[in-house]
Amino acid sequence: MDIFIQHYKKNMAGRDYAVGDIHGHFGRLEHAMETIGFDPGQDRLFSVGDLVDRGPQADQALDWLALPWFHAVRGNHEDYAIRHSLIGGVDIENYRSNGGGWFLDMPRTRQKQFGLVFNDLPYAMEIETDNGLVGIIHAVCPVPDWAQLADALGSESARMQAIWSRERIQSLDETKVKNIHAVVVGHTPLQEVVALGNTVHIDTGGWLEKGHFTLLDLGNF
Ligand SMILES: [Mn+2]
Repeated sequence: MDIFIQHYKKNMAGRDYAVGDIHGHFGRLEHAMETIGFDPGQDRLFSVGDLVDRGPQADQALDWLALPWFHAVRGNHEDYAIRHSLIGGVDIENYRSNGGGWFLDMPRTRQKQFGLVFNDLPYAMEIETDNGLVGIIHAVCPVPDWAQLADALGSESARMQAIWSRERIQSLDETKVKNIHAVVVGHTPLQEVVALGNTVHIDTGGWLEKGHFTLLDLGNF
């Protein structure tokens, strides 16, 4: 808890990719990684969060998070799991209707294992690339300047905005986030990648029947 932004130095050996919401479809993700020739020996994969709920392999999330080349921020679905297992007060019907049934039906001790790992996930990551720093956050950067983010995330309302908000995509807000090359987000499924200002929405619904996973090369956009 309390690691708000995780910083990653430049990958000097291989390539870095970002992927949108996975929602329990790790098999489909592996297939997408094969098609781009992902090399786990030198490449890294950064997830915008929402690893779990809805898909059939949500219970693999902890195995993936243990991989040395896979890194994720927390999404609102990890937040459901954290709150249900560690805090309480989650609306059970709402959680189940949003794909949380697999979690609610697990033994309490197993739920807690997931909750503790998810609670260590940062709200944001920043990765050094040839084009400068690239940020990753689940839904939106809640402040106009990336340099303000670490302080801003001290407030619960900013943290909730970071993982839940659809305001920017709904209002097609093209304002650039300052002091960052780009901010890569997921949370809202779209047919294609959409860039608004320097915020890049990459949830192309790899977890949906008709969607696909986008693997965005962070050194090349
Ligand atoms: Mn989400």
